[in-house]
Amino acid sequence: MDGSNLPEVRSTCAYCGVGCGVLLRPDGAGGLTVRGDPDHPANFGRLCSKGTALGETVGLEHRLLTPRAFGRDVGWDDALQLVADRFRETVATHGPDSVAFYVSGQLLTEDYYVANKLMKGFIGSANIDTNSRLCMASTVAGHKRAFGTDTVPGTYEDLDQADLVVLVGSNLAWCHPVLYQRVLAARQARGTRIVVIDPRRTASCDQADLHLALNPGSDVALFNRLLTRIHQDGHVQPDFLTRTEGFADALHAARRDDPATTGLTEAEIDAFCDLWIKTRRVVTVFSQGVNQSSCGTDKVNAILNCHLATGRIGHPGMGPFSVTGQPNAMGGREVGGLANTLACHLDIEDPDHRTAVQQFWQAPKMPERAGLKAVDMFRAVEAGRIKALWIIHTNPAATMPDADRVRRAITRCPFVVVSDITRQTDTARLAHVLLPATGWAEKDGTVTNSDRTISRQRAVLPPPGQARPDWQILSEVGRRMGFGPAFRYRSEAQIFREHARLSALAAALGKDFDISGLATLSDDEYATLPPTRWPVNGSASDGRFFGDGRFFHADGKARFVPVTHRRPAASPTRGYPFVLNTGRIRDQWHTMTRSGLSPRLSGHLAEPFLEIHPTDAERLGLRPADLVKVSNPTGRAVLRARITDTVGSGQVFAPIHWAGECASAARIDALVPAITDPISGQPESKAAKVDVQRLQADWYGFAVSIDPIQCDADYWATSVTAKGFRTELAGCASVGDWELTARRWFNLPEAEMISSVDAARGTFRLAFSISGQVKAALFIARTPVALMRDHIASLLDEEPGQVLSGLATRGKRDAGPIICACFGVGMKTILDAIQSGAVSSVEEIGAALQAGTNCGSCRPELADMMKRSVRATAEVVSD
Ligand SMILES: Nc1nc2c(c(=O)[nH]1)N[C@H]1C(S)=C(S)[C@@H](COP(=O)(O)OP(=O)(O)OC[C@H]3O[C@@H](n4cnc5c(=O)[nH]c(N)nc54)[C@H](O)[C@@H]3O)O[C@H]1N2
Ligand SMILES: Nc1nc2c(c(=O)[nH]1)N[C@H]1C(S)=C(S)[C@@H](COP(=O)(O)OP(=O)(O)OC[C@H]3O[C@@H](n4cnc5c(=O)[nH]c(N)nc54)[C@H](O)[C@@H]3O)O[C@H]1N2
Ligand code: SF4
Ligand SMILES: [Mo]
Repeated sequence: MDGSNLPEVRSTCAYCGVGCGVLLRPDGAGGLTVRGDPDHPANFGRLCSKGTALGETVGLEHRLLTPRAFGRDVGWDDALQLVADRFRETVATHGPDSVAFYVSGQLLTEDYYVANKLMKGFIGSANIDTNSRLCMASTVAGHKRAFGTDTVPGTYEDLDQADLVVLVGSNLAWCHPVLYQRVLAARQARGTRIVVIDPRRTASCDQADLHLALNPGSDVALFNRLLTRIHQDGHVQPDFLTRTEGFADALHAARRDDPATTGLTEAEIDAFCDLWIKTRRVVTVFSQGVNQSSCGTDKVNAILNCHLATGRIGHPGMGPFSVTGQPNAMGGREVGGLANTLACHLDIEDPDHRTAVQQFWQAPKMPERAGLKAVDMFRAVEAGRIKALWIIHTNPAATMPDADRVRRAITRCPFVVVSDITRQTDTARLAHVLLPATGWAEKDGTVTNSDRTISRQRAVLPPPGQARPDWQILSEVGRRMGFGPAFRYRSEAQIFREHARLSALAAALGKDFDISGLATLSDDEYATLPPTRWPVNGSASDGRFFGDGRFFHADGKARFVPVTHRRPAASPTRGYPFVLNTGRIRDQWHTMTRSGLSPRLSGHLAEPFLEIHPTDAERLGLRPADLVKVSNPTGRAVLRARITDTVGSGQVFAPIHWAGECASAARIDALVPAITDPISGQPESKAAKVDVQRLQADWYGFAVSIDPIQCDADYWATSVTAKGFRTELAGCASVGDWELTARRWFNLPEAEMISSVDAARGTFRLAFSISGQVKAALFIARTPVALMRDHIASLLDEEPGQVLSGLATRGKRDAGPIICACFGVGMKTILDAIQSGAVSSVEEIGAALQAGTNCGSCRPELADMMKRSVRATAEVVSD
């Protein structure tokens, strides 16, 4: 069928909390094309590299297509009955707190609402927690302490209207690229200044007026200095102060802190304070460098204190702005997905709130206390107190701190259910029961983005195999557990209306989250619901909170919270001299179950790595492209060293994305101890202490193959290419017979082989072909293999001769690692253009090579390449 006539359908991107609108056009054959929705208020048509490549990720190869129980395919009826029976029996025998759900900020609001209702209202336990505990919990706690509610005060328009944007622990250019582009557009239009506060020099520093590379974990001391200066310089807003409590205590605490703790010079701190204080329209954007810390909640309040003191909140172009990570991190907070919250921003420990929700749900019993937070939940699993666990839409065996221990705990749990779209993940491997969910573009529902805008995700593809939407799976289990009437949902719209009705009750109890204006949407209106920012309650609003000085503590006032600097709980000690910082890369999403399917996205950074400062590398005897062992008492990893001064000496950085499915030992959370913030329970994911050593490899290898490689090398890391897979390899012991080994890894026992071997130098090049077409090739050397990797990957399925040479053939040049994912433009192509003098600006690179002209996500890297090249030239000239 020709899909070109199928209409475009509006939906929302599957990935980050920017919540960009997309227009999807199914091709009628299971695929779809994606473009930005010009009318969506989050992105006005823009998309980043990940959003642009969504169409490459909807294939069914890796999908879980049928329910499975104890290793066998089963029908839905059996699977659902088994889950319902085991949960019911466990509750009957051991009580409601013997079961738990661990869910996700990527669930749609409707799915999330049903999960929360089932656990808190009907099973009667609060043991439902979510990966948002690892993500937004410190912000939630900080907001509640200051505002009496978990509300993001501002809107995206504030980024357009600000004169200063401060990015604190946020790599906006890579993690919220479309918001970053809005900031850059504001810079063009009104000269908006940018300050980056991050121990690491990131892509977001590209256009920054000031980069403060503070010591890891020292943000409280910096913002305390700012608060002190705000007071000293007479910039406290007396009128606004009457709407708050606790300024004197906060100031007193702030004065006790020593700004030198930050490791910044006085000049740097003064420059930051001057700029902040003098610029009324200032938005302080913060993210995981703030939240994922053992003092994360205090960091949040240190920032909020400064905005409260100056009254710079809830007005155009100013305010603190926590940007959410996952597509529905905000929606999860609305439905009360965390173990210590109730639906619609109500509080589980408030008897009035509990009663209201119980009556509304007609629930048999409600928990009176908060349930187990993620880290404690998996500890309870380990201790045998949780006897049935349902994990939905998240991969904790890879992403929880102390991941090896979490994996062991799950293995020991008597009954584990995993709902996922992917057949094999680190967590799915451990499940007794696997339930196939419909994924993005196959399911309907809503998500709420960072600025409280509710957008529809819409189904445009048929559910594959037997997959069902998560809300249906949850409702069916609820019914089979005997909670029939409460879970007789027929549609997403019905769930949405129920949630909206409940929000009216919350509003009546004095809560901010009010979407009661949407409680009577018809099915058709729900189907066509345009992006809508809450509160939606009939009364007009400019979409911002707190500008009027009305807060949600009982007295209607905000609170300053006195905070003082605390060092990261895992500061360096003897034997573990490095602070391990972890985070994201531009083109991958979490454990890569979706983004890792796109060859374009996988071409940007194809291997797990550890960034380490040149002086540290030298001390450890590291050469470029060496492998390193990273270890501590919690666990270990093996990663490729990237020697770079973007990290400070004594600090190292590794990405979070490589799970057990894609690499031998790169699950970075295996190295992160489960130390948490005492208030929010959020883990300190960015300051583990580790040792780093060079891996003494006997051999290094590189392989390309049509089918996935099954290898047992000491080190391997694999990623997709347009034609198959590429794999980096290394081993610590010598291999006797490379041909035999390669045939086993590639599962090509019969294929023809041609080879080029220099055993004395340890060089082996083997290519395997069937019917004259290369199916796999392996390159082995004593040192890290230098090859034109992308070129070799492109030779799969071609005739074997040229593969072995490993060199570009005439007329074909190796483009190097992909920088522009949209047009597949490689680093070498760009560098050649720069060095030849053909281009001298990012715009000219775009004009000549197209790079950076579509989504723009690579523009910071293009600018950096440009800068470095200019610097290199200047150095040569001055020599
Ligand atoms: N490409 C991509 N985008 C994503 C995601 C993805 O997987 N890939 N995931 C989404 C999700 S769920 C989230 S939560 C967001 C996260 O978005 P971000 O928070 O922007 O991303 P991270 O890379 O985790 O961390 C941000 C920065 O915190 C810095 N940092 C570390 N320690 C400190 C510190 O003590 N102080 C300060 N000030 N900074 C510090 C790190 O060096 C890092 O650059 O991204 C979302 N967007
Ligand atoms: N060290 C360290 N650890 C971290 C972080 C860090 O910065 N550093 N960041 C933390 C943060 S902020 C986050 S948000 C987490 C993210 O960590 P996770 O949520 O564990 O990672 P994902 O890979 O997003 O897992 C989502 C899973 O849902 C599945 N899935 C996709 N669509 C659907 C669907 O429609 N239904 C169902 N049922 N399943 C689906 C995917 O196949 C995948 O297995 O990691 C946290 N861990
Ligand atoms: S910024 Fe990129 S990943 Fe985030 S919602 Fe927009 S297109 Fe998707
Ligand atoms: Mo996140």
